[in-house]
Amino acid sequence: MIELLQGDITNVYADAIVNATNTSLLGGGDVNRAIHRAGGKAIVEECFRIRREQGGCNVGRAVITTAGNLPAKFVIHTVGPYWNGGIHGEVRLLSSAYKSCLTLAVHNGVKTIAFPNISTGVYGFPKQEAAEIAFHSVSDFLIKENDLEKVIFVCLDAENYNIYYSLLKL
Ligand code: AR6
Repeated sequence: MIELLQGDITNVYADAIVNATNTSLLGGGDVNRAIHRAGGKAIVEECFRIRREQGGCNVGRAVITTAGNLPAKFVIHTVGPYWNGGIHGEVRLLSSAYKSCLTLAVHNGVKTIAFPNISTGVYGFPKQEAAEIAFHSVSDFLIKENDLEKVIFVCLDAENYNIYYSLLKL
């Protein structure tokens, strides 16, 4: 049910890959830029449509678009919390981001979903704590929901990969 990969999420064959974006849905950032570059303009055009319809995406929530030229069918865009010392609801909001993505995935018939390490780049969330939140949020969801077949954690950098490797006791 849970897999770990080291590499570029834009190369992952899954029904949906998750993008770590910001509330405008038009941010910069590493994974966001990689997904838009590889996926093409169909993705950003849908992001613009969502902005027109609902103004963007709140922190801890998620929206879904086409995956354009990517191997995946969908991109689920979520907004993780910016790390601000951990006393502004960051833990709850990061967990909510993971669970919002999983809920949206199930509602769209997604069976396999790949996550980057949300909030651990530009947003500065401590990697160890973020990994623990990711793992427990996904595990809690999978215990209650049996429509998903696989959740893949995709780590671009070795530090995150090693943290998840230890956490998953591989
Ligand atoms: N594949 C997998 N993981 C990646 C890739 C990739 N191609 N590229 C980067 N990562 P970040 P955030 C990892 O900064 O911290 C933007 O401005 C990266 O190593 O992309 O949630 C947005 O618009 C890191 O571990 O997202 C927002 O404003 C993780 O993805 C803000 O940054 C997340 O890093 C979001 O910040």
